[in-house]
Amino acid sequence: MKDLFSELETHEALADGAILMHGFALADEAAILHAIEQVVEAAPFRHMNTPGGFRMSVAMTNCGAFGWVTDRHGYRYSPVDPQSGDPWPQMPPILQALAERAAQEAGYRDFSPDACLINRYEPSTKMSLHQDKDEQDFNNPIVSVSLGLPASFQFGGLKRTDPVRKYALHHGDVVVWGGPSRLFYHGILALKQGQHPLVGSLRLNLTFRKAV
Ligand code: MD3
Ligand code: FE
Repeated sequence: MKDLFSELETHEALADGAILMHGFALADEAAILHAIEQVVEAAPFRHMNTPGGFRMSVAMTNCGAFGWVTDRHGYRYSPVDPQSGDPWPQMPPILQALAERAAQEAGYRDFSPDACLINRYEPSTKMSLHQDKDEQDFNNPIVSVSLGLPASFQFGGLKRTDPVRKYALHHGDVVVWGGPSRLFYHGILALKQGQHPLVGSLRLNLTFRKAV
């Protein structure tokens, strides 16, 4: 027996290469939320604009050597926060370790993220169906951590028109997206209102990536 929590966790395959680890981040919830607060003090949440000129309803920030940004010029990873001109805050070691531990459990022994995008959802915030393809090497997985209010997650296939399935993502859930699922279309339906005892009326999502 490893520990009590691993006995209680259940891992669910959502698709070939996509593994949902229910509650994987629960044991570290307080430390994770504290780490996010530290990042947000240095790099506040902001609403970015798409290349088409639309304001995203999701508020975002980043930590790590690179951060995902979007503006009139396109989607890309940047070593500096365009709002401050400073490098993004360092990735807190507790977050880096969580992502690496999750990836290892899913079979990725050498995943070392250099970017962590932090998304903040308020009630009615959504994220339209999209692919994550701004990273250099799609052999690296993406690790996502969901915190706060639950979300309805849409998961399709390699084509935008492929049928989508819906899954609930709950506080503490961690998903490793690798293999064929790495380029599958996905999105988040409008967040329903509610109250989470630790996070309040919000959902936070961390995605750990190897950008470069
Ligand atoms: C499937 N975030 O930041 S996490 C994103 O909840 C993003 O904030 C959503 O999609 C969120 O790009 C979804 C689940 C997720 C993240 C990355 C994936 C699913 C993925 C990459 C490939 C396939
Ligand atoms: Fe995505």
